[in-house]
Amino acid sequence: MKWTIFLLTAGLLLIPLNSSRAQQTEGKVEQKETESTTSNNPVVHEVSILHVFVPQVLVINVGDSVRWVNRHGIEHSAKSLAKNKEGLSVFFTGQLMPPNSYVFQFNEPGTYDYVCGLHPAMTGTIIVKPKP
Ligand SMILES: [Cu+2]
Repeated sequence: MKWTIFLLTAGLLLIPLNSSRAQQTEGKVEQKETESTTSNNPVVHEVSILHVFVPQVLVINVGDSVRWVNRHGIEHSAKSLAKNKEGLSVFFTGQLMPPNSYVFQFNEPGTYDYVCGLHPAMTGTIIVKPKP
């Protein structure tokens, strides 16, 4: 009698396991086309702001833009360490609350290191390649 109950219970436990396995779907890998050297279309690259900048290092072509999007639960910013002629940061997103974003177009080649104004440990780099 005890064995019958045990087998029945085990059988009931197996049913949901099997059905959930059958429902597994194939994950599709999304491919993003970021090739910009062959066209003259302006390209906007995206940097997600989490507890870090993703990607931390981004290589773009001169004339491309970068959009910083705050996808974290708290306020962040991205502030260039390089200064312009006026002595101001080359770019500064301002304080961004999620899900706000900010776009900046890079018209000068160079390496632009930046930090979060609120969390100096958060760092990133935009490398702007000159025209080929
Ligand atoms: Cu921050």
